[in-house]
Amino acid sequence: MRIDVISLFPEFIAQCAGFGVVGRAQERGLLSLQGWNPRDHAQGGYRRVDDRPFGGGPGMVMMIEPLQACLAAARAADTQPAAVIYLTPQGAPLTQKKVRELAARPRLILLCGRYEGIDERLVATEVDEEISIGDYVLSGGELAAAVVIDAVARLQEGALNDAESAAQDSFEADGLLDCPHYTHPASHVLGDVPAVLRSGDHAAIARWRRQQALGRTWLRRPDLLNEEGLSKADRALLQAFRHEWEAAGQKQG
Ligand code: 9WO
Repeated sequence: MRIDVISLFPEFIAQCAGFGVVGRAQERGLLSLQGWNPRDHAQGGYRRVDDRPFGGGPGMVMMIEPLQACLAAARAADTQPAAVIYLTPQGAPLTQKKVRELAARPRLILLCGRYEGIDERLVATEVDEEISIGDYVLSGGELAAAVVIDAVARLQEGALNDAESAAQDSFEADGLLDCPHYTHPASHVLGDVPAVLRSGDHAAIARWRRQQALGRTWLRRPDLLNEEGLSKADRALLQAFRHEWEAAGQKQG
């Protein structure tokens, strides 16, 4: 998949995407990233990309012309058509479902704003989708673009190793939060590893992990839990978790 990023700080994106799974996806040729700087398409000695807002008020707005020329250059770098996605708090919330949809496309163009945002006429004309990664304001769209890149890169065929892939599949399958993880030492002043994980009873371990995933989702993100959609076995595990939690005085989880 090819991703072009329009940003006043394109090297910031390259840095973010250089390590770990995303860096490996690039090395393996599964992901091709290119940054484009609107300043390279700005006119005059000052290479201005921003101007004062009509109507007054604080801050600056990104001008149409440099962005439009930059977008045209990015578009022309490949023959495959691409949707232009603007990263903004006004966008539709990013979900794993949306990530899967984006990851299946051959090409994306991510548009990162700075200052108070982009002239609305450019948004209306050139932008196909607006996406938000959460309800907070950043200094620009770059970190949000890096989030989109990371999430779609790991879904490219061959990007994950077997263990990472299995973990991803289980998350995708049921949409529950993850269970707790432990490693050596088994005994430590911070506490002991739950006995079941050291029992060697693989069925009991799988049950415990499933119960923890259900219980934590219930405690922390009830909005993700569709109790009617759970199997009888899952409902029983969750019921037992609730009873234990109430008996323990609501201290764990
Ligand atoms: C700045 C600002 C200052 C005073 C009052 C209101 C204000 N809104 C903004 C603003 O939204 N600035 C944006 C900065 C302009 C577009 C790029 N920026 C941005 C993108 N900040 N946060 C995001 C973002 C993108 C995706 N998901 C979450 C946040």
